[in-house]
Amino acid sequence: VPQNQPYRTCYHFQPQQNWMNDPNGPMYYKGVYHLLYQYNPDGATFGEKMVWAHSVSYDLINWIHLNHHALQPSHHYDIHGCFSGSTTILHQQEQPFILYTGFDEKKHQVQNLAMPKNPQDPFLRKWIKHPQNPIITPPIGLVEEENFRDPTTAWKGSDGKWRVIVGARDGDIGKAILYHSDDFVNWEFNPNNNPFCEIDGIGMCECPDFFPVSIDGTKHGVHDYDYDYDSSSSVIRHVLKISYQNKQQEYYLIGKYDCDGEKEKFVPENKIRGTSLDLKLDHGEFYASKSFFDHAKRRRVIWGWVKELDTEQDDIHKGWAGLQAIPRQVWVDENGKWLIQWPIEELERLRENQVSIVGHKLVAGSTLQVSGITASQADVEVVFELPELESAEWLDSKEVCSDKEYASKSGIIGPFGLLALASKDLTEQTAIFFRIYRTPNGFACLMCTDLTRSSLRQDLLKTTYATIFGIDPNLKTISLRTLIDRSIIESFGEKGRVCITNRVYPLLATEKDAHLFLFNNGKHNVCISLLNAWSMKQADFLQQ
Ligand code: DQQ
Repeated sequence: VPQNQPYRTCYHFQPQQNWMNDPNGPMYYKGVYHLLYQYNPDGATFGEKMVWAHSVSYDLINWIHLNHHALQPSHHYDIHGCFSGSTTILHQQEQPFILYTGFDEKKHQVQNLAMPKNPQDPFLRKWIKHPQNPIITPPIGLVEEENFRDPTTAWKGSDGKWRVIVGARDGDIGKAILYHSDDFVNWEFNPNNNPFCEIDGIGMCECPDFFPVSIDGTKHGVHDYDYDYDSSSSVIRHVLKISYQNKQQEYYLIGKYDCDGEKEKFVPENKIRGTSLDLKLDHGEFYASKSFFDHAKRRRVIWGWVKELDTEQDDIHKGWAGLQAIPRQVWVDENGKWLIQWPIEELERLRENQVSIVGHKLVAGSTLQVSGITASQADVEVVFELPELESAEWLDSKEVCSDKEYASKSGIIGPFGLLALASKDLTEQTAIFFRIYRTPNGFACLMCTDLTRSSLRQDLLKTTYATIFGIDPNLKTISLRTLIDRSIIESFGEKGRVCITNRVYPLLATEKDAHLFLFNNGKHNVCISLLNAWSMKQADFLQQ
């Protein structure tokens, strides 16, 4: 870790310097994981000439940054920037292609194709742009020419044709536009199938991601197209994730995708209503995410960009901006209704100095320090035993989180949880907590990350991030896992059903002056059935 850089991370992916945003085209190829990403080679703010930077890894945790960018502006069709896109591996894992957005000479957005110069090189260091670029231009009258971008990984339908979705904007309406191709180079737009999806009020539909999941009760991922697809009896569902430009958060739909019928369609089974019950990949700061199927471990892994919440001046001073969240394995709950996300298992290799607390009563109104770990870079797993839910207070949805300092308010069952990156005297603290409510339909749990007291600095936005989810009336325990890494806190509630990721910039609670506490601000005692916490070792970030 460089000197005087208390906010640079120790195990979250970041380049050595400068601005990074969206993850682009993650993939596993010839035994190597690749992460390409939006990068400004000229500074710590978003740039005029964005490139695709490229890093490689054998375990998704330790990385080699390649000093050769995969894509940079060079032709009329991408001269103002190489924007986001995806990779697709064709022909039995043998031939990777990049589909990306070019910001062209007229400042219109078009889709381009690139191939590795030498597909035998497992690091895929050099990429060549296709002579027919641009291969897709904006469909006239349907989308704004300057808002047509972020092609997905392509997939093959049962008719053998390739498909890809491109995000777009038309006024306030976000659109997902579907294209077909026989050869991956010539792409057709069919008005009968378009827009594949449209949502009003979201602005640009950024970084769509469309992938199959299985409701067979396992955590297994499903290959983007190479699966046994029998639509009548299938355990396959599809997820369409969209980054809502107006909200800067990501929502997803789960439903059935039919590419056989007369009209190719995706029929979502959930709705997005704009309430705190909506399905979001993450309720904090996590954007432009992209998933890939890792055939080595038969899992689907998702990456997401976590932006800075300090000022542009701070970023220029630090010399860098932007992190990637820890890659998460993603699968669908066996009820088919929501996704579960969990940090990839490889992360656990960085754990050391385990401390545990077993069967400790967290008395109403108390705090308890978790000592013996490096609290500025830690992994914490805790299971709370709940009191009888019957005693919970009624949910007043108007009141929930309307007050900034919600963590310090006393409830009946909760708030209880963690105080991360806390100073010794708790002047600075980031509260991650649960609180249980009664609702007309049963019971609900609020999960929240409250940044109100995360830093003594006055000039930061210190938002309270929260969501409410229905819980089983017989629920006896609730779990929380929190990854703490100097300026990022990623929390996974209820075994990965709810995620909240944030950035914090404490002044006191940095490095060895950071502490970790448990707290209970409810009227009922809560029992800590089990807590395990570890210090996290520094991951390798090498330059080549
Ligand atoms: N960032 C990219 C765009 C994308 C946006 C440009 C989302 O392609 O829509 O860096 O963060």
